[in-house]
Amino acid sequence: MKLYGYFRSSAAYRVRIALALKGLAYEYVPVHLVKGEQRSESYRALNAQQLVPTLGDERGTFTQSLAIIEYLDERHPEPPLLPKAPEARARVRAIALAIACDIHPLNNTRVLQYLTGTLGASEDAKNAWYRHWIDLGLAALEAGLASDMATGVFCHGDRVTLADLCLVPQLANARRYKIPLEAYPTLTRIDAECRKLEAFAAAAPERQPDAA
Ligand SMILES: N[C@@H](CCC(=O)N[C@@H](CS)C(=O)NCC(=O)O)C(=O)O
Repeated sequence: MKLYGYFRSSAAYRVRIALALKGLAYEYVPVHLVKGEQRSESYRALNAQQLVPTLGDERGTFTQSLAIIEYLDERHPEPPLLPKAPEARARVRAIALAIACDIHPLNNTRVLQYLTGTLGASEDAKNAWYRHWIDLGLAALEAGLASDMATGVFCHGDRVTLADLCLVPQLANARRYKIPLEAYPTLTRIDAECRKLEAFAAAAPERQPDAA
């Protein structure tokens, strides 16, 4: 199995956690996003969106971190990353999607580059944009998780799920941009619990071979 990723990519980080939790060996192929390697002809042949991660194995080439994680979960069910009950699966997916669809894409490298490059936004304006979307998204997640009895040690109960795989990389990104996180005690508590686990620690950006 090959994982094409970048140490700072939070989407690739989600997949690295899944692989580590499931104890799956893989070859890590760094794609340097700042140098623009995602736009090379060879990488475009693997991922037409020119985004990381991409996972390749004997069955094919897979893109989109959440689709990759569910693929891995279906092929290697232990430990499961989704609960069994349909209503619980819907809740876990909703948390994951709130991060992966509604927070992360607005703050992606290419979006920030478009703001400062094509639209001529200043660094301050870019940082205000970043902070605005992060705060809006995290505040909603905090309110939802803090008020729901289904929240446990982790986002859903006391077992790690897909939701935690999205939360931890998103908070790592927020910290990189020096976003204050005091207003999100439930999120930071869950994040700290997750990061005690070796699978999360091993998947962290600073532990990757391409870490600057
Ligand atoms: N929805 C995609 C998002 C992938 C994505 O946005 N990846 C970012 C890194 S976290 C990327 O490759 N950015 C390259 C760029 O912006 O040019 C997924 O979950 O896999």
